[in-house]
Amino acid sequence: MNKNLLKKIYQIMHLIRFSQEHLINIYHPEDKMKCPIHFCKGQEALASCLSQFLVKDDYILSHHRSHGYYISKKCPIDQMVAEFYGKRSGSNEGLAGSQELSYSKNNFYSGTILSGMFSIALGTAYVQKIYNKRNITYTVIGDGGMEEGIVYETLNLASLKSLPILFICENNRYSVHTNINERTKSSNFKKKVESFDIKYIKISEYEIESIFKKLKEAIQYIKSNAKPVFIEYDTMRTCGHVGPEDDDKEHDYRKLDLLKWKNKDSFIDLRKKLIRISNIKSINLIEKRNINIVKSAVTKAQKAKTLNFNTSLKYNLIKKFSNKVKSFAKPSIDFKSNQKTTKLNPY
Ligand SMILES: Cc1ncc(C[n+]2csc(CCOP(=O)(O)OP(=O)(O)O)c2C)c(N)n1
Ligand SMILES: [Mg+2]
Repeated sequence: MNKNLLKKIYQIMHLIRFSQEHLINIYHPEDKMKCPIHFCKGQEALASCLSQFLVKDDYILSHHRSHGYYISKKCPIDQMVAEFYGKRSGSNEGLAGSQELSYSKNNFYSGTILSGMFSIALGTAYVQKIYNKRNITYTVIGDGGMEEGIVYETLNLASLKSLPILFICENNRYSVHTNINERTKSSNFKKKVESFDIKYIKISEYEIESIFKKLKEAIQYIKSNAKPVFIEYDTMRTCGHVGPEDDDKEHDYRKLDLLKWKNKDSFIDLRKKLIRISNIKSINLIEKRNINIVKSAVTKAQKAKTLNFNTSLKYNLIKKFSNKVKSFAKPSIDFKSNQKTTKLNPY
């Protein structure tokens, strides 16, 4: 792969990694981001490679661990961070938070109902097909999402209707803190997917070149055959399930897996490679720009205004709410990270 392409991928990958690390670091003790956040540290590689193939009219419909895909779809960092701070300048006016992070201008949506977005991909892809668009719908779930029945209804229809969908399953082996082997007897996704007559591609490599090559193969297949493809991507998140807290010390649920992945960090591997084939100065420049983008987004978000409560009611379609809701709307509401009730439990 040529040096410039690797650098472009690295720019996105570093932006994802740094934004995750920075937000994890500042969440406490500042305590101004009031939403639970599923960070994607460790899982940046596939989204970074994907960024090189995406065009505006493609759709991405992501699961809850969505930040990498939001960034790969070139959605603005300012609006992502403002969304986490619950500000009106956020991509969803501060009402969605991380769980439902979306940016409709770039056809990027995410949702917290496990595998719900997988099924919505049928609709966007069907529209792409009937209007003869050359675009693709990309949709992402985790390995836990494969245990939802709707996945199989979705695969069935996508295959039957020959829809231009790239299904991505980021297999990090855990659903919250439960290992895949404790959840299912049949973790052979290949068998399941191929039973619907859908092409299955496994990415178990961590080197960017291999990931890029397989992704390219998948996208070319969808374009030439007008049929869906399913990618199972082996990966590992190196942060807690839901942040900012690290849950490894407390729950000690995956020591061996973390150890196994320690030397398979695609980000570190690509950085080392780029330093070898390019020069450290140009890498530092990319990193410096990204750091400025993220830090300036945080500063802007901190200063931004929250959505006016009455304005927010336009989204309340049932036109009813309890008085408690009103108290949440006060920007001054206190949030102490050492309070037991403010420490997030896994869900
Ligand atoms: C229908 C539904 N059931 C349960 C949950 C709670 N939940 C949120 S994330 C999660 C774990 C998902 O694991 P996985 O799909 O592997 O994604 P990962 O968090 O590992 O990226 C669960 C069970 C939910 N959001 N939706
Ligand atoms: Mg998982």
